[in-house]
Amino acid sequence: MRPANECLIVIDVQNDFCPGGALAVEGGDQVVAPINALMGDFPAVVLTQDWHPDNHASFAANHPGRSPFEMIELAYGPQVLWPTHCVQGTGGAAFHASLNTDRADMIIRKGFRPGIDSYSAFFENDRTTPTGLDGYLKTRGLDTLTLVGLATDFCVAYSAIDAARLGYSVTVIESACRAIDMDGSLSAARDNMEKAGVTLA
Ligand code: VGL
Ligand code: ZN
Repeated sequence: MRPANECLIVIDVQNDFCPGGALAVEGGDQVVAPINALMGDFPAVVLTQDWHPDNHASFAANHPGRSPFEMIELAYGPQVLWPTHCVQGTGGAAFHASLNTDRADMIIRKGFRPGIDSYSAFFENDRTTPTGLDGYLKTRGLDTLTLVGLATDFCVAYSAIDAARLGYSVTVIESACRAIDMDGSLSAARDNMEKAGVTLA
């Protein structure tokens, strides 16, 4: 078991990001077995869950004439338009059936405000609205984080970079992550994580 200040953060291992899902990440389901195995080593485990209302501003379907994977400008800046995914209460928003959710001390939901997306587990895409996770980790004395899950180049990378900026020691285990990888987003995310001081393992 790792020391008491260490936490495993499992990002968005949900059906819609796995093969057959609405925003499927290639090999997304392959992260489940290594993540379940890692849980046994950590004294604390947090899961995140992408959790959108069906009128969410990140869905291309809510912008007539626009298509998934186009960019638009929202009040807080540029935003990728996604296929409708992880709608609250649907099977697509549920965790992968084989993910061991019993080990989770905390499940943090994000992206539930209709007008703002949330890739990071710490801040929404305006970079200022907090999710509350920082307070949870700090009040439990968890200062050393290992991140795994989906997708490497969006929610995992944004979470890792925010965590490093907030002063956590952060490692991403890439073999327990999979990427969307659109327009070079994976190599950009890896560069940005390294610049932010995140360890890529
Ligand atoms: C994610 C795009 C939209 C992710 C969530 O979990 O990486 N990506 N919503
Ligand atoms: Zn989403």
